[in-house]
Amino acid sequence: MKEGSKMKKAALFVVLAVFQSGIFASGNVTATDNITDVNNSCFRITTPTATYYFDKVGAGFTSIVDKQGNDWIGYDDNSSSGSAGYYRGLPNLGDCCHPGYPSIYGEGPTDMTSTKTVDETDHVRITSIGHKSGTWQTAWDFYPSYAQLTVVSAAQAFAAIYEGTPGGSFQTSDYYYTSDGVKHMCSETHDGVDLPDPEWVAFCDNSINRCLLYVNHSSPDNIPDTYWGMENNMTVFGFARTCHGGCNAFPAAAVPKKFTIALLETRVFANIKTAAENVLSGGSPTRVLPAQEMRSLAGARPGGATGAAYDLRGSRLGAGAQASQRPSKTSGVYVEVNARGIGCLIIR
Ligand SMILES: [Ca+2]
Ligand SMILES: [Ca+2]
Ligand SMILES: [Ca+2]
Repeated sequence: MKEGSKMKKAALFVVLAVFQSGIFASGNVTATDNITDVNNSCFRITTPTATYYFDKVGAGFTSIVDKQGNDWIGYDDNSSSGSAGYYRGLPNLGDCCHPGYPSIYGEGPTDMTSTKTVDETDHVRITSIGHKSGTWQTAWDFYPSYAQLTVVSAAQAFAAIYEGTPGGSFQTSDYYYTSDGVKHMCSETHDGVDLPDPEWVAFCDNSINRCLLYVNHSSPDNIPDTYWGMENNMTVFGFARTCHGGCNAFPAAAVPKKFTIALLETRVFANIKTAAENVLSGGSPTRVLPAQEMRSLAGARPGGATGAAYDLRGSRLGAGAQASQRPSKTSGVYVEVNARGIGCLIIR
């Protein structure tokens, strides 16, 4: 067998493995303004893996709906619903960034103005700025397979929370993984226990082949984190929430801080771990692998230029050429380095 053929087979094997793991995703991201969800004016961000409803004044998600229509947040604007709806949301940083804010809590919660500041085929950014002086600012970047929060400025110490409904409703059979591979039941309580590094959790539902990944990009850290299930109605998980009842511990000055969420089409720990590691290395949880790994896979030379493409022998293809114009020697498989320096294996 010729060397090139072997390489192509190896590349195809990896791609097939990614496909078979169920975590492949690509496609468009679109944001529509002035969509009403649970009586809040929202941006609806549609992606191949999730549909997000983002409350523009609250600057938090009222709903995150998977491909089967399950809502992993389940916010309700009736204040009497408590843990059955009103308390739910993401990221619920503190007095900011909770669906429904400002609310019956009066002067505390910050109202935000949210605008679409990036609108590309596969990337939308929603920027939210607080009305109080010296206060909150966040940005959410949406891609086909994940969404990334940057806390740009904070008016007080904060935590990054997931108060919601794995798979569409909370069940005691729901569970979450931590990066050490331990499976924790959502019925358990872990008050003020620092997560193993790197810090990420993935909430899963036994009846659905899917998990919600939530990554803290600033780990390793030694800040206690907390999980408990509230009234068998919702998860109460918080990075840097140091106790059962609040206690937000990311210092206000410790910004920017990044967090990523993604609905992964898998419940296999090894696949979830790979997705989390891809996110932490600066890429997508799916489809895209770090440039160095891809170049190594493809035998391409290190230090490839942004926008360049390489065949599986490591030879650079015509710069800027469209896929349809790639030289036939690629045999339909090549590696491209995108603007973020990430190598993507392309199959024609
Ligand atoms: Ca569930
Ligand atoms: Ca830790
Ligand atoms: Ca921690």
